[in-house]
Amino acid sequence: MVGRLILILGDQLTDHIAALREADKARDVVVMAEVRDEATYVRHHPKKIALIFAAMRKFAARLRDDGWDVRYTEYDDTDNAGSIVGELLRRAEQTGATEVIATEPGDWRLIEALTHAPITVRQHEDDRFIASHKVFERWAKDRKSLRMEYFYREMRKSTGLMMDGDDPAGGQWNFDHDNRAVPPKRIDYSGPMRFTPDETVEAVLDLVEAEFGSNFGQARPFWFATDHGQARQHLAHWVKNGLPDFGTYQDAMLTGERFLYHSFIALYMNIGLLDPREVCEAVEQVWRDAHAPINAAEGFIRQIIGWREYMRGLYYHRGPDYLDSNVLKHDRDLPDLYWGAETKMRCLSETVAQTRDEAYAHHIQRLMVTGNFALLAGVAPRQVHDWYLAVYADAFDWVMAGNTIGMTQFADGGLVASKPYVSSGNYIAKMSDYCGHCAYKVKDKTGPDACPFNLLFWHFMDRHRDRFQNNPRMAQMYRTFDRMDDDKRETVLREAGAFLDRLDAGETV
Ligand code: DLZ
Ligand code: SF4
Repeated sequence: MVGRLILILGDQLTDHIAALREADKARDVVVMAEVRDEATYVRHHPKKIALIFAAMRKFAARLRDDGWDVRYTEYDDTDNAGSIVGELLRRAEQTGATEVIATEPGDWRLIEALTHAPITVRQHEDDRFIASHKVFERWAKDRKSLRMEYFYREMRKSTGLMMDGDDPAGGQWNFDHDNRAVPPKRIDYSGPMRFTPDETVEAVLDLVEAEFGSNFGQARPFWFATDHGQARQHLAHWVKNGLPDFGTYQDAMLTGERFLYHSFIALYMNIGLLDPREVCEAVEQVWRDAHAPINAAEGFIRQIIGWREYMRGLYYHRGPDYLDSNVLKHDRDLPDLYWGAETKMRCLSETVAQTRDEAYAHHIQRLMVTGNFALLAGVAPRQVHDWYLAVYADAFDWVMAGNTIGMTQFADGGLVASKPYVSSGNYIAKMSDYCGHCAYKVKDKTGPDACPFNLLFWHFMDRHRDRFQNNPRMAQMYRTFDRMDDDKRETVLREAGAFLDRLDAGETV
């Protein structure tokens, strides 16, 4: 009897992935393919492409060792069809298969391509996530706003993570008030574990340099984990050395310190090299063994079973149109400085430079520097989304949509965030050392050296007054704005407008 095709995508590199569980090793054929469509739907960072291709090749080898018949297409194979559906059809013709078993992709674009493919494709839910679609739908039903905090509590109860019986461990659900410390003087963690590229990785790096050399960023130097064993070593290293101070300095930003105490784990979890439950259990254990404080363990676990699961639930709940949300009607093009063009704003030049070098920035840099600036400047949310999707090694549509469209750009009108994440330069000055090295002065509210975040903050408040002035969390800001004397208010708005004109004209700002 002719077997079926088992599709494994580049972010589905997990032994117990749903499609493989459905498969019959004796007669089914696993299909994996490095294809142009996936590598170019945005201009991915070369390190991201290298991570995925290298991890795919190693996963394919692992499956073969385990007795699977794997048909693997490399990017430069001459008969590569260039798309996932194209490759499925080619393999169907070769094998005579008439049916494909897949695990639901994390991107509506691909879900739709598989749904409309001229071959039967059965898409099974991706149950590497903790909350199924059904669980999320039940929770979201009839709620006007979908606040993460309440979802998170449900997840704590259902997983039993950081629970003592029916109560949250430590007597509270959330220890964030201990997590906002200003940057420390010195970081005593050497950062993520680094791996020397082996032969497989080197071959992929050569390919990526040849094919994607003009994308933003560079493939080499490359030290990411590319298989399950390495990813686990990385996890063990971080829970021991990084986790204890992770919570306290979670929001801090320091020049030259690109990783601080952050876990650098999303990229491995999101392609299937680490399991979210395994990661959370490891973190809880370190806390129970008294090697990390509760604010670190709880804060981290909230990111995984709270935010990560919530973002994924929301993506499927809202459907493909969510990406086109733009309630603030922002339409400015993404400034070139996001792609490395010179800028005098130190916070942005630091964040973009490390993004270019590492395909990584931590969440406060993403939220309060690049996200905040784009929102203040009124950049089209879809362009912001596509930028995040391209430049971060951990970025896939299911996780970025809620973070960019919802969280950083408020384009969904407040489904995810109860108020827009906008701030003047003060917040960046408090949480980083960037301002001390900047051409602008964070203390200047107007004038030639005024920090652009200070100007644009009021410009944003002014242009969206109708929407936000009755929001209780913004009322104080509007009172401050209205107490400014008229001259000062006019000067701020005029200078902000002039700044945006210079930005649009392509001047270095
Ligand atoms: C991101 C990515 C890239 C760059 N290349 C491939 C590829 O060549 N083959 C593949 O199967 N998957 C790739 N991926 C991951 C997919 O884009 C990802 O599965 C979808 O976006 C759904 O999350
Ligand atoms: Fe950024 Fe303003 Fe600080 Fe410069 S002064 S680093 S632009 S916040």
